[in-house]
Amino acid sequence: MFVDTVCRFCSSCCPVEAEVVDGRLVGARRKSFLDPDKRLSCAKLAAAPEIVYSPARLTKPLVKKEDGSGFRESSWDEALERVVAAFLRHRQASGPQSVAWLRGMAADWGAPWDYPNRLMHAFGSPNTIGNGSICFVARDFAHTYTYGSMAFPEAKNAKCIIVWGKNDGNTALGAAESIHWAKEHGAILIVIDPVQTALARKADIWLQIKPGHDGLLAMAMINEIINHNWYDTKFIDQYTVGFEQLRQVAARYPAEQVADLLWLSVEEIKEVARLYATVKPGTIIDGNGLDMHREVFDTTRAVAMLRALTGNLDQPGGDVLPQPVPVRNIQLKQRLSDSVIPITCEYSLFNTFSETWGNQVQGCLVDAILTEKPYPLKMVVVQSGNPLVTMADATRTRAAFAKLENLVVIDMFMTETAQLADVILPASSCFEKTQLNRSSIRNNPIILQNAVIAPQGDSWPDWKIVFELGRRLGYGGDFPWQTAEEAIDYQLEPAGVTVADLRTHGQAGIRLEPLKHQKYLERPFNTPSGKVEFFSRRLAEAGFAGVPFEHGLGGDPISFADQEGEYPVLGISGSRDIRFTNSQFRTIPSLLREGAGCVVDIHPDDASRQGFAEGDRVGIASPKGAIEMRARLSTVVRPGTIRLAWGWGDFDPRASLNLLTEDDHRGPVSGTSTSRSFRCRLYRV
Ligand SMILES: Nc1nc2c(c(=O)[nH]1)N[C@H]1C(S)=C(S)[C@@H](COP(=O)(O)OP(=O)(O)OC[C@H]3O[C@@H](n4cnc5c(=O)[nH]c(N)nc54)[C@H](O)[C@@H]3O)O[C@H]1N2
Ligand SMILES: Nc1nc2c(c(=O)[nH]1)N[C@H]1C(S)=C(S)[C@@H](COP(=O)(O)OP(=O)(O)OC[C@H]3O[C@@H](n4cnc5c(=O)[nH]c(N)nc54)[C@H](O)[C@@H]3O)O[C@H]1N2
Ligand code: SF4
Ligand SMILES: [Mo]
Repeated sequence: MFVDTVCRFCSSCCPVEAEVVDGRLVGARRKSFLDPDKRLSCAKLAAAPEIVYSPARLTKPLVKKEDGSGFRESSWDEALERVVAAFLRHRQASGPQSVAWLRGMAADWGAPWDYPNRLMHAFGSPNTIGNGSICFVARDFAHTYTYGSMAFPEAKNAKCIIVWGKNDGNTALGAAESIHWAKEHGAILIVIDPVQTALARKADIWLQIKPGHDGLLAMAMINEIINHNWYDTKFIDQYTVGFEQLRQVAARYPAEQVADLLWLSVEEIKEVARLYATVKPGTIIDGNGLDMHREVFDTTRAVAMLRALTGNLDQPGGDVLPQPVPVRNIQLKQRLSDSVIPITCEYSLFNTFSETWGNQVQGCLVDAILTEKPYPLKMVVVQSGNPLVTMADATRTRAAFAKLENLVVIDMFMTETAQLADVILPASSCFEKTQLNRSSIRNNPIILQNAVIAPQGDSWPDWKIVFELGRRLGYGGDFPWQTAEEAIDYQLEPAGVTVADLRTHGQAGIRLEPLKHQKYLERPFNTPSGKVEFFSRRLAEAGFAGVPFEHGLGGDPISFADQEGEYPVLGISGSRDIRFTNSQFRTIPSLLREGAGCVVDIHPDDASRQGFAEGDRVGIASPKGAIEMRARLSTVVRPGTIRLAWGWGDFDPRASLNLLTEDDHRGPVSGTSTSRSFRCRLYRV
């Protein structure tokens, strides 16, 4: 039997067809617009049965033994009652806000955010926290403040594609297929990346930019486009505000002045600006290479402005604004008392830019535990995340989690984070649970992720865990649903669509309205002015730069690293392997076997100067800590820079990359710190 569903082993949410025999998952294949023999294959998906039936899966609730020596199995009843008792105890002693719920990326960025938000809001805590300040949410915020929502690249129909800090061949196969297809049909491909990725090798132009300097490049390109009158005058006159302010600020960053700083040539910058502005339609695929820098908000606003300036916004083959589905907002935010501020209160614009996200500055959680400001946190529930490995400054993060009075972890596998928990709740995998796919919330069409097999062992789907906790905490009226289907039907009621409808429509999902472009002809942009905002009054009035980089570069010593002194090397964190997602899947033998490695890429010139050979164990030290990895000599990086493998902290705690990164200096708007690059030095082990 073949069942349509959505894979959630990474954030790409590929539509897949799962093959089920006698109730067992035996395989799954990605779907795509390409013929089956042309489709990119995913190692993680190929290993789906191995992941789902892995002996390393958590299949029973675990509670820490009374003497602290490891865990013992428990019933769901006992485990949930312990969690509920801790919630109530902390609310009684320190207020509901002393309990936080931390979400990693794995349980979906979309619909299921609603469930823990609903639970926490009913309980009275504003602290549902995610890692969006370093993942894509800060970028979403920048798009939203520029033209009302995040735009999606329509790369397949583009004639000019800029891939900017993204590596889709390893991280988003559907997007990679569109890029390859467009290139084969004549599109120009430009890649902006400090590392020579496979896409960079395929590109017509590759800009090997200095890490963390993308905002300046965007401003130089804006300046170039304005100076040559390559902008779309009609669009700018009718649909934008602040063009003159943008022109003046961009004039401070001409290519001639910034090229050296960016490690690029003046000609390269000018050529990329010319191609993007004149070869239409053009799309910019921006990625996580831009995100994990404290300037991400201004950088990605400047990139967003390039789309509008050139008239590529909401055009076929350009960057298209979404057509959101009307979904019932079930978050119960109105239940929160105004007098209880969230721990992320410093970032109030970021907290409120979206109705559906929780609060996204994960570092504030660590601050609140350690400094007890704005108030102490006593208990954290971690759902689908592994912060001890994935959060910047792992030493500080560990100290914070160790200080908690209660830690509950909801996960499929044992992790470094779960090791510190007092209760671990076993979660079902994406093939064992029904939920809305995230694009349902953000855009047409509505697609369902289907449970194709029963939950393994005594694991529960995330929704069931949240609903049951809600009922046991006394919010049975808010959590009346016994199945995921009932909850989804309730949410989708305004759209007039049910789970049963979605199942009949299968993979294509249900599109409520046809795909439209140039929607601004009919309705204003979702910004305060109703136009694209090159200048944001909202930001200026809140004391931030109204135009990106109008106050200069912010003087960040990390992302604008000087590469001198005790730490002369610029580290880039880190390469994502198609076989693994962040810290996940290192317990899966077939994924680990095929030559996967926890390696640091070092330029051969640097290696020979320091006497390193291929395969040597190398120490890497930063002001925050030290780790070890195996050397791979490679010209994908420039001399003076290294690239480290990402996500190996569970497999080998000595290779936990975030022991090197910092979370001390955060961008003022989105609270993002620069953990994508850092200063370091290499030594022999
Ligand atoms: N296989 C796999 N897939 C994944 C994940 C995974 O871990 N493994 N993670 C998922 C998640 S959570 C996310 S957010 C996405 C992220 O996926 P992507 O957005 O593709 O992000 P990365 O692969 O981290 O980085 C993209 C590129 O940015 C480059 N880069 C690094 N620093 C800079 C810089 O300063 N400037 C520029 N221009 N480029 C830079 C890197 O060299 C890299 O090639 O992938 C998702 N998909
Ligand atoms: N230095 C450095 N730091 C980074 C990054 C980087 O590139 N470099 N990337 C950053 C980015 S973009 C992100 S998004 C974060 C990721 O940070 P996390 O979200 O903490 O990363 P993961 O390792 O993917 O952890 C997901 C956990 O959820 C579990 N899980 C999987 N599926 C489910 C499920 O359905 N339900 C439940 N309950 N659990 C499940 C997995 O077993 C795993 O333990 O890391 C960030 N940190
Ligand atoms: S890229 Fe692979 S792991 Fe990620 S959603 Fe698609 S099939 Fe699943
Ligand atoms: Mo992410």
